[in-house]
Amino acid sequence: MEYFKCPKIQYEGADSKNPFAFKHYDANSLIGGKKMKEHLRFAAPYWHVMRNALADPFGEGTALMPWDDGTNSTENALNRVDVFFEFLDKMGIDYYCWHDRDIAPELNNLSESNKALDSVVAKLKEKQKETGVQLLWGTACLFSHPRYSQGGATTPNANVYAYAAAQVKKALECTNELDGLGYTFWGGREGYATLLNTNMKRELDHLAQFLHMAVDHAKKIGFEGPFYIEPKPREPSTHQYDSDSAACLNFLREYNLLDHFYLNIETNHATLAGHTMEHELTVALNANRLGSIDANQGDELIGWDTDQFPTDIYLTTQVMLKVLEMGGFKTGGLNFDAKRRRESHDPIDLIHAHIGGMDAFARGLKIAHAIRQDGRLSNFVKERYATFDSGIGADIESGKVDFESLEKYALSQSEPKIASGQQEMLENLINEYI
Ligand code: XUL
Ligand code: CO
Repeated sequence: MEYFKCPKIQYEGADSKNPFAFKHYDANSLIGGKKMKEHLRFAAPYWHVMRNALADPFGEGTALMPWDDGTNSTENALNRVDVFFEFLDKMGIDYYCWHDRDIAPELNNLSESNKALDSVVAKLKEKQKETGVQLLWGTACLFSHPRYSQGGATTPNANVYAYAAAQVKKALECTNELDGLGYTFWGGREGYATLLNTNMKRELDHLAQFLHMAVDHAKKIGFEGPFYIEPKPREPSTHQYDSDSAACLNFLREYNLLDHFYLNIETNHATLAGHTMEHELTVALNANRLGSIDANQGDELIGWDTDQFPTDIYLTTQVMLKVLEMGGFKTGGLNFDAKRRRESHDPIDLIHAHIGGMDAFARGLKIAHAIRQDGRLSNFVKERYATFDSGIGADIESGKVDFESLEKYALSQSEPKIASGQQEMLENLINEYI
C-alpha cells in the first residue's frame, strides 16, 4: 500500500517548478569536498511524522492518517513502521528519532508496554537493515502520562522516580539494540509549576543522580553514543531546569556529568528562552558541547512552541555557519522536530513540509560555505581583536599582567581610539550571499 502519493523526491535544480522536487538539496553533490547529505544528516522525528494528530489547545486533531486503525494496539504500531519507512524512502532521509511511546503503545503495565516495545524494535531493526536508515537518537517520553505530571526524574514521588528510571533503562536498551547514535533527555516536566511546593535543590540532586545512573547503565550494556540534553525554558512546566544552553552546561559541570553529555539545540526552544538560535549554538560550541540540532522555527507572533518547519534562509545560514565552524556533526544531525500547521491535514503535506525544510538547510549550507570561503566576515572578527595579538593585549591573554601593571600602562597612554563595529556593513555582506 502506498500512502504518500508522489514519486521519490529528486533534485531538479533551482529553476524547477515541480512541487515534488528539491530545488537546492542535491544529496550527493559536494560542498567543500563533502557530500551535502553528510553535512546535513537529516533526521525525521517519529512523533511528528507518525503520531501528531495536529490538535491545538482549542481543538482536536485534524491530521488524516488512513494507515492508522485508531487502536492503542501493538498491531497498529507495527503497521505504522511500514508507513514511516515509505516516508523516509520517498524523502531520501537517512536518519530518524523516536520516543519509546511514539513507536509502541503504553499498555496496562510496564512489563506489557516493554513487550510491545520489543516487538516494534524488532521490526524497526529489520527495516533499518533493509534500508540502511540509522537511528540518530532515542528517548523516553516522561511527560505525557499523568504519573509524570509532577516530573519524572524530578518528581516528589519516589515510586514515580523508579518508574521513570525503568522506562529510561528500557528506552536506552532499545536505542542500543537499534545501534542508535545517541540518546536524548528533554525534560518537559523536569521543572516546577510553583516554587511554593518545590524543593529545587532536592529535585536537581535527584535529576543528576538519574543521569549518572543512565551513564552507568550505558557502560553496562555497551552503549557508546553520547547523551544529549535538549534545553527548553518552559512549556509545559512554568520553569524547566534545563532552561537554556548556559543553564545546562552549568548543571552538567556542577554535577560532574560534562564528559558524557552534549547539547541538542532546538530553534524554537532558544526563542522561548529569549535567545537567538545563533546564541544558543555559540554557547554550546564554546564549551565544545554542540552535539545535535532539532531543526525548526517558531512564529514571531505566537508565544509558544509552534514547532514550524524551518524556511527562514537567514536562520538556516546562521545554523550552518556554526555547524561548519565546529567541523561538522559527529554523531548528531538535523532532526526536523517540526509539525505541519493544523490546516495542513493531508499526508502529502508532510512531504511538502520536509522538502521545504531540506531545501532551506541546503541553501543555508551553500551560503554558509560561500561566506566562509570569502573570508571577509571571519577576517573582520579576527581584526577586531587584533590589539590582543601583540603588545599589552598579548600580555593580557597570556596572563602576564595584574591590575597594577595595567594601571601603569593605562596611565602612560592617551585616550584609547576604538574602531567601528560596522554591524550594518556586515549585514550587507551576509545579504550579498543570501
Ligand atoms: C518538545 C521537544 C521534544 C524533544 C524530545 O518541545 O522538542 O519533542 O525533542 O523529547
Ligand atoms: Co525537540
